[in-house]
Amino acid sequence: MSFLSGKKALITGIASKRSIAYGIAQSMAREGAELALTYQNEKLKPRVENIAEQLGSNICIELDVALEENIDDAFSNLSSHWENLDILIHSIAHAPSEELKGSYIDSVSRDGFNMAHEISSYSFVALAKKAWPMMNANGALLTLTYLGSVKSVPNYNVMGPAKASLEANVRFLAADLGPHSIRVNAISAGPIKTLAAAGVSGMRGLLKHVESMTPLRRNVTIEDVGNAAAFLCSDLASGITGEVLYVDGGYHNLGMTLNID
Ligand code: 0WD
Repeated sequence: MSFLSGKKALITGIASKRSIAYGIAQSMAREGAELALTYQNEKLKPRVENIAEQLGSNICIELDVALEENIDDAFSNLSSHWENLDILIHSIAHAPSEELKGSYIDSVSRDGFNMAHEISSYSFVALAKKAWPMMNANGALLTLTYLGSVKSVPNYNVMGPAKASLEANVRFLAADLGPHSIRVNAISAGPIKTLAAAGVSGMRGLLKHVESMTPLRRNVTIEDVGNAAAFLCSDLASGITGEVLYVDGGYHNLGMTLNID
């Protein structure tokens, strides 16, 4: 079964082998996709180049979404390798770590709010603007979100409104790009121990809580998310757009959790 054969996927957001984007890249490579990977800065370059090599890709492109000209350069670089594109994975988020602890009302600031929204939400639109003119019919854009977009979660703070904005982007982009046969979706992943997650205070406790309460009684893995991403970006999901698919072991469906085991 290779349901992504012949598809070209640009994957952002690999910072380490724990990154969700690495799980997505592995699943997509396994399903036959050709990959191009991006790295945020020179420091991450060798690590991402190693991962690319391991996954059979020789396209590694610098991309810092905070800089508009860097986005332009990344796409001109990409078009020197590929004339067209089928899949874009946006797996990028950032907020000042001092705002990811304590109460929301005390920790949030104008600058932190703007930064969280710019890097974690606007960047998806910025990449979509550049990607879609290169995209083949039946193309797919996918981003990563979290439950904090729709429910309050301790310490997630300013990332909550940023993810809510990101999910609204998914709906608006899906409406715009649907007539061009391009689908736009999000995966809302359960908590996973990655570099970005380590920035959220109390992550260890959150992981333990979810593991004991979630219907599947385990935390999800980057493989779980990678496989769902491969499906959502493939023609198997041809009727799905504007959707947020939860890959969280069923946690978001719980109305109340009691430790009854
Ligand atoms: O529990 C989790 N880990 C969850 C993560 C649950 C649900 C959703 N997510 C989301 C995150 O919010 C993010 O959108 O998944 C996405 C990927 O996050 P990740 O895989 O958990 O984290 P990580 O491995 O750290 O990758 C995110 C990367 C950055 O890493 P660091 O930790 O160095 O900030 O996003 C990249 C960067 O490499 N990134 C950027 N890339 C380009 N330009 C930028 C930027 N300005 N800022 C951050």
